[in-house]
Amino acid sequence: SNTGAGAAGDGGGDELVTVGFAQTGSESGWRSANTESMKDAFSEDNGFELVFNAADNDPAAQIGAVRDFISRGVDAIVIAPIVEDGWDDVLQEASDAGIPVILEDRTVTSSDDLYASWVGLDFKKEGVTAGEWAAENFGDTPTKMVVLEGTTGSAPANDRAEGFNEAIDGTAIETIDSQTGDFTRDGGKTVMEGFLQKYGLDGIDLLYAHNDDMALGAIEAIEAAGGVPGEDIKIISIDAVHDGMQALVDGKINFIVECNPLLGELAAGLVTDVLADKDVEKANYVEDQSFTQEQAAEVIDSRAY
Ligand code: GYE
Repeated sequence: SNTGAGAAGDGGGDELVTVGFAQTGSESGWRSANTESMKDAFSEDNGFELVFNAADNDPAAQIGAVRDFISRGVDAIVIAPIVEDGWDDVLQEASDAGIPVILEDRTVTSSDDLYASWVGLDFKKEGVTAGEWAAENFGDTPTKMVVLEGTTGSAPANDRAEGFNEAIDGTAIETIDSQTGDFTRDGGKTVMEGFLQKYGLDGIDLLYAHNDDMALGAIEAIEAAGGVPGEDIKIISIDAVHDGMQALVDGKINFIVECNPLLGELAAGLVTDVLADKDVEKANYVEDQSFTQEQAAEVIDSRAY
């Protein structure tokens, strides 16, 4: 069915709407929560048949999955694009096949004529919020900072770096090193071990991690080196997933900017509207909060992910 009927749970006995979802992989706690939210929203009870693919963070494999959705003739395609670049051809192919594409989470550099809509977070603003907190708390004293970047070429890695750098510009915070940890706990741990070997525990004052998982990996590395995370090395990260919030409450992380992974219902709503030929916004932003250690302690038990 290409009508979208049934997706709103109108119980009309219509066929299910077939949706191919090309997920990035399963790199982080954020990603697990996002996948669960998507699977819940695109359920048979809601009128969907979901064809799920997780590309294990491999951009070529993800494009292959989208081509596979096109050749199956799904009703709509949802993509969480691993990287920003390289989407023009396959988005054009979907468009030629008359299959609408909705992006969720990450953005692409392609023209927005090539997709119907996007829903996600303002990654640059997240970076600015993190950077402003850093500037306020450490900006007046010489502070040596290392950065754990997200997946190279991904929108959140690019935008979180840009926003943070803008916010600390002109302060006494100096970036002494910045490398990718691929948004994973293992990646964060390995890269932090390298930083500690190179600069020593005393040579690093602050860590900015583009997500909680990398911060959690770095915490293991700092503890293994005999340091106290959150004290010897201050830590700022992004996501506010449960394990990150727990580390914040425990004093091992100093500040977290939220990135809400619960985008499933909004994405499903967009698919339904686009298939019904309704007008939708091209860009749909979900609001984020941020948490100090004290604020985290107040909310941790009421968090949905
Ligand atoms: O911050 C990170 C995940 O694209 C916003 O991807 C998402 C990011 C999230 O792996 O934990």
